[in-house]
Amino acid sequence: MTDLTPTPDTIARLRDEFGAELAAAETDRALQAVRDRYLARKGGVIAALMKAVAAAAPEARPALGKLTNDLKTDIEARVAEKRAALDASRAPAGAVDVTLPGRLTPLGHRHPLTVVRDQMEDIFTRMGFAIVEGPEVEDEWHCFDALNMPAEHPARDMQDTLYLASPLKGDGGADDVRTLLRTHTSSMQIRYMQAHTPPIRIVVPGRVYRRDDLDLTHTPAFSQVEGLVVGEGISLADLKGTLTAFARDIFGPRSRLRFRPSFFPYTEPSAEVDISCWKCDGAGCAMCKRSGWLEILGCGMVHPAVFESVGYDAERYTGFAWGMGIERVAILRYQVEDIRLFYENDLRFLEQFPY
Ligand code: 2NL
Repeated sequence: MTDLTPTPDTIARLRDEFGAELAAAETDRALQAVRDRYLARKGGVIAALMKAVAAAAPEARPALGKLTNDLKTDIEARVAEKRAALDASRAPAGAVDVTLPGRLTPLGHRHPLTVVRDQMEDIFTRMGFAIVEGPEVEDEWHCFDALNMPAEHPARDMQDTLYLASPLKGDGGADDVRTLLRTHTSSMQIRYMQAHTPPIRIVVPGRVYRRDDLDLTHTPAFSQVEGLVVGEGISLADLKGTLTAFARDIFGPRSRLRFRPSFFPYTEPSAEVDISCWKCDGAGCAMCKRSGWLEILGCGMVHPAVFESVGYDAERYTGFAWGMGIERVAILRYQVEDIRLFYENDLRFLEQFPY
């Protein structure tokens, strides 16, 4: 408790104490607290001092009363002065506070399917492949006939393929030139072979269409990357080496490949390729359904009938080709549960992928 014995010394000491407290008050709130401590009508230091002066010896009262009044006036003036100084140090309304951290502008994202496609294109470009794109609306010859899929082939069925009305005639008659939405990008490889002579090393990415209903694993439009190598002396070893290098690049250097015999009309022999599960390294986990393997693509040595349809000498040239779904690779890479997520444009999903 401050000693308030009314003497000139006490008043001088109170002035010093007030001065120190005022100097330390750097906010409106702290200043208000100092003011209240000295000037409050009830319980304030000045009020208490005045009471003590009133009780002092009558001959000392006038001088002490004047000193006390002077102190009070001085405190009021210095509080007002400090309040004005604090007000002046505050930035005016609407001023720019240059000390605030900057605001981040949200960056756009590549779509996860674009991320995967770009990465595939990058890997094959480094291996010396050219990236080629072609039309989505095709004719039956480039999509089927040239690929050793004759008229009766089940894949040509209306059930599987989306046909368009013919731009030439369009009455649906037997002699109609039918157009369709390509079911694979192989039709562009046919066009490329017609326009170029071997050696050929191309990768053809793009959208393809099937007559499918939407569910967890199917969409009527999806994206594919196909590849084609043609030259003299191209062998199954080249196919295995190329696809193994690709798989190790995209799924990690520990990846092993498993080639299972399969069938495609446009390749012989044909294989489906499994990659050792990148999550459990082949031990078996939920990702690979306990098998240790993930199916990623189909491939094979180009069927001689395909070379004949584009006018290549099938005795001289051999080649290999493969096809894979971009969605499938993205699903395996990012563990996406439902293929439809890629097409719903929900930012909560899309923002989870790398730029
Ligand atoms: C799959 C895998 C494949 C091809 C595509 C191809 C293209 C030409 C010639 C020969 Cl021009 N083959 N592409 C080959 C094997 C597999 O796709 O799972 N398809 C259903």
